[in-house]
Amino acid sequence: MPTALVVPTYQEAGNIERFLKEVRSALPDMTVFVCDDNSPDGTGAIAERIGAELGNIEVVHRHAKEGLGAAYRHGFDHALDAGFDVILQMDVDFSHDPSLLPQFESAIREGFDVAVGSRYVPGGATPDWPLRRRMLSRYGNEYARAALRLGMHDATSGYRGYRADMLRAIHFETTRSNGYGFMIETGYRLTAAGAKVREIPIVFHDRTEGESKMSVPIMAETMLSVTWWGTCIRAPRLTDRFRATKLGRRLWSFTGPSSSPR
Ligand SMILES: Nc1nc2c(ncn2[C@@H]2O[C@H](COP(=O)(O)OP(=O)(O)O)[C@@H](O)[C@H]2O)c(=O)[nH]1
Ligand SMILES: [Mg+2]
Repeated sequence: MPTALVVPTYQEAGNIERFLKEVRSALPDMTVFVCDDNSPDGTGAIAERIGAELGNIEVVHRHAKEGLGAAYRHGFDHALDAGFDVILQMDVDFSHDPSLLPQFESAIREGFDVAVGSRYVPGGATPDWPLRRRMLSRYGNEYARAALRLGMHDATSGYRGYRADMLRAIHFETTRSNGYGFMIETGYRLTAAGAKVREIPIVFHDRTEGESKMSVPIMAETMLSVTWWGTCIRAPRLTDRFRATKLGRRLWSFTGPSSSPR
């Protein structure tokens, strides 16, 4: 079974058409699942139109904006149900270069469980970012890597490829994060599952069309989850006891039992 690409979209009317055409020419046999959260700018309808023109594009229409993680959980479900054995994911805003898609696919075909696009390995870069943003992302990544002992240098990048069985093995459907914490949460489970990781250097460019959906609540969700999971690894007895308290129960329902190392 050939490869599938899962892409979440929200308000991407200015990008979706060119995106679908470019990914089609990068990997002509690939099926694309567009998971659109009922974007008011009509992204879903444009995707339907281009899909009818190009073929092999399925638009998963979701009822409302629920975040990146929810859209990925939905899209991965579709792609796995359809029987694809290589599943790729990326953003539609051209921050991720579609011409690198074949590298992600071949890494999985060569036997890696996951291919991770990385800004923080030799050859990777974030040339458009001011120093402050660069530091925030780099040290945020370092923090997550140290806290969770992650087996990858860029845990927040959404440019990835998976062997379908590995995606099933980490039970992505029980993850809870909705922002880019979803990438860290799956990254954490991949490391715990002993996944064989190939890091592919990527040069990340800022979008020129549309707006970023990154927000302070998303950053807060990520920092809180990483800190909690990291504490669970280091102090399981203490975190068990904390979990029995009222605050602990609330935090637990937010970050999720299945995200725990045990
Ligand atoms: N379906 C869906 N897609 C989303 C949502 N938030 C972001 N996206 C998509 O996820 C990708 C990355 O989002 P973006 O706003 O560019 O995040 P940034 O790169 O961190 O600034 C893009 O393709 C967005 O359209 C959401 O709530 N639902
Ligand atoms: Mg983006």
